[in-house]
Amino acid sequence: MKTFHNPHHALHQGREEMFRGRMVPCHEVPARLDFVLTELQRRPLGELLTPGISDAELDTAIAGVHSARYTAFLAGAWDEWVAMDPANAQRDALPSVWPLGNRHAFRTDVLPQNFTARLGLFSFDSGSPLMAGTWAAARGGAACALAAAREVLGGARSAFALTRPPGHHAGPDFFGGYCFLNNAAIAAQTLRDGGQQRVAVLDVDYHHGNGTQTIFYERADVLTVSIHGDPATEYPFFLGHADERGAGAGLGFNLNLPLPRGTGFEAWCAALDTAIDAIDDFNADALVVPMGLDTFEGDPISGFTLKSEDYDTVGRMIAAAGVPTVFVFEGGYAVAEVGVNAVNLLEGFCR
Ligand code: Q9C
Ligand code: ZN
Repeated sequence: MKTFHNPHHALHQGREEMFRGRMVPCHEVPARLDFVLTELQRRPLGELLTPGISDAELDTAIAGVHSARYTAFLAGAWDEWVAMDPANAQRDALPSVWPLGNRHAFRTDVLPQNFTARLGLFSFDSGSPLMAGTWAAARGGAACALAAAREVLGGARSAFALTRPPGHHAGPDFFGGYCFLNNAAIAAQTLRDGGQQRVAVLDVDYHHGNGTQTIFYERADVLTVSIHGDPATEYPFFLGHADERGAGAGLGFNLNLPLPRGTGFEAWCAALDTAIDAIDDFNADALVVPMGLDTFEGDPISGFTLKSEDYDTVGRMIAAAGVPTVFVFEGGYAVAEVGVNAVNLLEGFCR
């Protein structure tokens, strides 16, 4: 399996995030990716490459899943932040006010001139700091997703997009949950554009993939499946319930498998079996796996109890689905263990 890693990832390096009502050091740190890369050097699965995608190709791929006004905002956000106050050059930008667009209590069609207002319009939490290198790092990650999807379109059984910041919480026009561009959705749309008729997304991150679900919610050509902590108690709280099945043409093409905090490997595996059965029934031509390792027992912000050796089994079970697969790195905040856990899963897949 080839790995496409993001050489620009460390340009995104947040200082602090709002977490449970106070500012704490960011959980989503550059060392996460470094540990995975080091483990892939120790236990090689294939070539380690950087993407090699042109700016124009990348723009097209990003525009396939994100709105133009959102990407224009992200591209200019840092300069606007610094223009508000030159001292902001030494601070990360964090949202602080939101339009509650879902309740139709505020207008979201009129683009505010005020930067703080636009920062809120295009986000859903205050845990995702934005800084000078965020846009470049996020673009580098989208390029990894595009390159990995092309590798599978070229006939490879699998490929790995190793990037951060993660992507599965980012929607058509919003960031949050440490995510800015939805790398997994970009991979899925690239597979569709490359001629794969039915693409499935199997999200195994601890947190519901609200961004990916939203992007594909009304489509029947991309099946989205997510196994995650029950949003009744777990982030992102406002999406990810079992009764969200898709809408319009997409009705029946979204499957959420929420599990209670504290769930162990046996029950988690039963959910994975259910997920893989759905992907079988869908008759997927290609699969994208947003691969979060925050289901690990030692994860500092999550509540499942998977052990390092369990990830080998997870990889084998995904391989048994028999579908060409793009893996995309997502969460996993037990930093010292995330490399071993990620490579255990990928090695299990390759067995
Ligand atoms: N009170 C990913 O794993 N903060 N994002 C949780 C709980 C956000 C996780 C706050 C967690 C986002 C990609
Ligand atoms: Zn997560």
